[in-house]
This record gives sequence, C-alpha cells and structure tokens, in this order.
Amino acid sequence: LVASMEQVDETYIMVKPDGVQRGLVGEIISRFEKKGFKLTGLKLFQCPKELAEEHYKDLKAKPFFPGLIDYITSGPVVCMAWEGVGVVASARKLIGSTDPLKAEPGTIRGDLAVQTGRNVVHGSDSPENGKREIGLWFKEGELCQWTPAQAPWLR
Ligand code: RTP
Repeated sequence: LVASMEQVDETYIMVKPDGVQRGLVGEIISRFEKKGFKLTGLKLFQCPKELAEEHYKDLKAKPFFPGLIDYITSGPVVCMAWEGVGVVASARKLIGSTDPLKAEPGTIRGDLAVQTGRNVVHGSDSPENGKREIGLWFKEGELCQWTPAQAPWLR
C-alpha cells in the first residue's frame, strides 16, 4: 500500500554539549532543515543526570557509561523533535557512523567530529525510540504541530 510507505515518523535529535560548546548548533539544525524535515520541538536544556541515565539505559552495562553520562550532562544540549516520511533512518544517514573517523564525509560526524566520545549529535535509532525519546525530553506543551505555508513569499 502506498499509504504505508507515506508513514510520517518522528525522531529525537540532540546536539550534544560539545556541539553547543563548539558553536555547531546552527550548522546541525541547518542540515535537517535543508533536507526537508519539519521541526516540531526545539530547546536549549541542561540535562539532569537521571534523564541522561534513562535516555541511555540500554548502555548501562558498558564500560563507557559513566563517562557518557558525565559528557551529556557537562553543559547544555539542544533538544529537537523532527517529523517526516522516513525521518528516523534518514537522520541517522545525515548524522553518519557513531565513530566519526568511520563516518563518511558529507555526514555531520564525518565533517565535524573526530572522537566517538565527542560525536556532537544524537539521533534515535528506530521510530519506536523516536517516540520514546521525544516523550522523555519534551513536555506536551513544548511541541508544535504546524503546517508549512505554501511559499506565499514567492508570489
Ligand atoms: P547516538 O545514540 O548518540 O546517536 O549514538 P549511536 O546510536 O550511534 O551509538 P550508541 O552505541 O547507542 O552509543 C551512544 C553514544 O555513546 C557514546 N559512545 N562512546 N567510548 C566509546 O566507546 C563509546 N561508544 C559509544 C557515543 O557518544 C555514542 O553516540
């Protein structure tokens, strides 16, 4: 069915503290805007330790977990919700591999980062996690459902 291919998904994208510190917020938002996805949530936020631990709960047993929590809570992050057809997988492609040295040039990490532990941006890995993470990082009233205008400024 065509309808199922047109399923609109949502994903949680976050500029991590190193991205904020390095002045990459605009550059990163721009990549998703230019691709054509719709921004439905956006805020600068100092993440409490409990939320970082909940967000990364699947990685709790990893040796890098304590360092990861310190990193994510080290300064403000930029939380974003993006909507669109295929947005979850597409955003992961735009972001590139977890290890920035393996990420292709043209991707955010491929262009802007070097270390796995400082890889500037997060993106949900499935539509289910997209919903879960948006629910975790945003309150109901912080999200906007809106319809882009049909370019009246070109008339
Ligand atoms: P993300 O969730 O942030 O988009 O990253 P990912 O799926 O590509 O990678 P994942 O395996 O879920 O790891 C989450 C984040 O943990 C940090 N990490 N550090 N030092 C290390 O070996 C190591 N491995 C992972 C990275 O910041 C990674 O994005």
